[in-house]
Amino acid sequence: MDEADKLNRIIESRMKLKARFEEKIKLTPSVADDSPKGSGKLNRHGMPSIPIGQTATVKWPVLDLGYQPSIPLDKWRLTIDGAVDNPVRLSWNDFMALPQTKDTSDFHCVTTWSKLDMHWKGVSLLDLAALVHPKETATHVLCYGYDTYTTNLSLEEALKPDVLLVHTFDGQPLQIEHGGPVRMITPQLYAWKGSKWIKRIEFLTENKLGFWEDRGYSNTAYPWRNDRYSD
Ligand SMILES: Nc1nc2c(c(=O)[nH]1)N[C@H]1C(S)=C(S)[C@@H](COP(=O)(O)O)O[C@H]1N2
Ligand SMILES: [Mo]
Repeated sequence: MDEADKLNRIIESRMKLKARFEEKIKLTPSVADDSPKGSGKLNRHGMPSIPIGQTATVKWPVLDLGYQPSIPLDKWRLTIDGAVDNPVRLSWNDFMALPQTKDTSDFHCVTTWSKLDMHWKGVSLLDLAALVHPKETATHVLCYGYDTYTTNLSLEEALKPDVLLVHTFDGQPLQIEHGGPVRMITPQLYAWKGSKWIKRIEFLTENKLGFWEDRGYSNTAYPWRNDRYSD
């Protein structure tokens, strides 16, 4: 199969996945809530740009587990497996050959800072899912970082078009301290749902808690519901 065929397949599969999750995505709180909590002008989903309890920052703080793994590009791999028909292990070149998406989105950290209008470039999780073909029974993903971090997401959150695996911020390679060479971003959920230094995405047929979710943070993490901790 040549490169053009490969890309066409991904695009076709992306459309099918989109159709499969469209209704569920429309019902998620960061799109559907009719009285979202927050302030400021409305974002593209009709939510106030500053969620309740958040303050806008210009600086970009760093949060990690006390260890920042350094992964040379020739050693970097991304494994996508679990409840999928076509598991893959991508090299850097494989990853960069996938359709590239540019987006501007906001970043809401549960420690109460929000950084707005961040310029990203990367590969959408939707396109990565289109590559591996999640099984009909798949409902969640668990993402793994090179630093042993994990975090879980439902597929209706993970397959939103603004959920990206980014390698570029503001036109520059993503800094190691912020999760470079590649991290995930989840603009419609608190930022801990986006694994820095991402190395594996496992599709699951049932929910499984990640590192912070297991330690009292919310499973769902909806910023406009102040949904920070599990009950
Ligand atoms: N692999 C990994 N990903 C992670 C974390 C981490 O410690 N390890 N911290 C999370 C938290 S709590 C937040 S708020 C964001 C912080 O991203 P930043 O350091 O680029 O601001 O990354 C999230 N992803
Ligand atoms: Mo965080």
